[in-house]
Amino acid sequence: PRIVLATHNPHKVEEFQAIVAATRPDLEVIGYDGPEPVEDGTTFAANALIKARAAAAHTGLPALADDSGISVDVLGGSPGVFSAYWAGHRKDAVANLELLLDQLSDIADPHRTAQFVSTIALVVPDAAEHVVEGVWPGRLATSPAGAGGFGYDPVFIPDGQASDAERTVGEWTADEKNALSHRARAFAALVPLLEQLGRD
Ligand code: ITT
Repeated sequence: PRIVLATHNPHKVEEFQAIVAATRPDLEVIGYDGPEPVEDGTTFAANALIKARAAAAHTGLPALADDSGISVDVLGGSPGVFSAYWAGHRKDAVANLELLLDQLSDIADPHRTAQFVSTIALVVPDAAEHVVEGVWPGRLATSPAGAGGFGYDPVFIPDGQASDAERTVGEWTADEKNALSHRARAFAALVPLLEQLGRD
């Protein structure tokens, strides 16, 4: 089956293609270059549905959209849905993560906990809508490290690493990230729901 991925973020496209290839290689994920709807929801779920509905309506195909971000506990869950624009109107990943590190400059471990969240909406035209979520717990580094991934990856240290060998996601390989990330976890929750599209 064919499915449209409603994102304009090339990093998300790359990650979804790898994640889908690992579990549902028969799914043909196609890009979306149609109109971008206004993302004015106040939750990840609302924004994911806005994007998936727009792509499903425009193409007539089943559509997936990811709305995601980083939620920092000591900031009450911010940046959250504002992650892409945290430092201002332009999507500037370096400015965003520098601002976040500044905001946490007085905060020491164990109070630097955060999680990446990925919320995926699946909209099947004239049939069904679903929303699933994946959460990846960790904490913020005190300075960026690594050039891999995108967005806040250079400042996010996932839980579960040996304490003498901790790395930020920016220092992980793409394969390591795609096996454990919030996006992979959300996609795992979506897999049973994809059965309704059939297999070929
Ligand atoms: P689309 O809306 O076109 O999908 P976008 O990048 O604007 O692309 P979002 O509105 O969902 O998507 O914003 C997500 C932001 O959250 C993203 O720009 C990063 O700053 C951050 N983010 C999400 N997933 C991330 C990841 O895997 N690694 C690092 N940062 C991430």
